[in-house]
Amino acid sequence: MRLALLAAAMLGLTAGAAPAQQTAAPANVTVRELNKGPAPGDSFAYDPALIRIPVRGTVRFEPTTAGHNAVPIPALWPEGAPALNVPYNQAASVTFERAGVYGLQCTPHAGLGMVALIVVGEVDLAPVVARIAAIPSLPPRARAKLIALANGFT
Ligand SMILES: [Cu+2]
Repeated sequence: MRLALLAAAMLGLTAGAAPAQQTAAPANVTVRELNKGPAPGDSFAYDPALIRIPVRGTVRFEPTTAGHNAVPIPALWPEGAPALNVPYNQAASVTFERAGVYGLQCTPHAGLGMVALIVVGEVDLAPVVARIAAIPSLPPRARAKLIALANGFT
């Protein structure tokens, strides 16, 4: 069983590998838009790229470096949730009223992996990994990053 889980994790196909967090998610998270992300190999990135907030939590976007925006990944956006549009080079605060998993991308840099996952409320991320893998339009680096995020890796 352990080997099977390890093999699945290596394939990036399973969720739940992250250690359990005992602390409640902060209600407000600031996300920086960066030309060079904190992880090895990152180029353009949101930091953090995996954001957990409770329902009615707020994410503040900071244009730490210029040239970035944040818009939904349409196939990874809760049905009926309002769209989001963080303009280029502007700070913005967005409050999320509905539980779910929200995929974000930077329009010019999604192909370079500048994507983020906002997890609002208590959500099981295991089925999200399969959903991400099945989105046909995702650039490979965006897909790989989103699957890593859904597996709890930041
Ligand atoms: Cu960007």
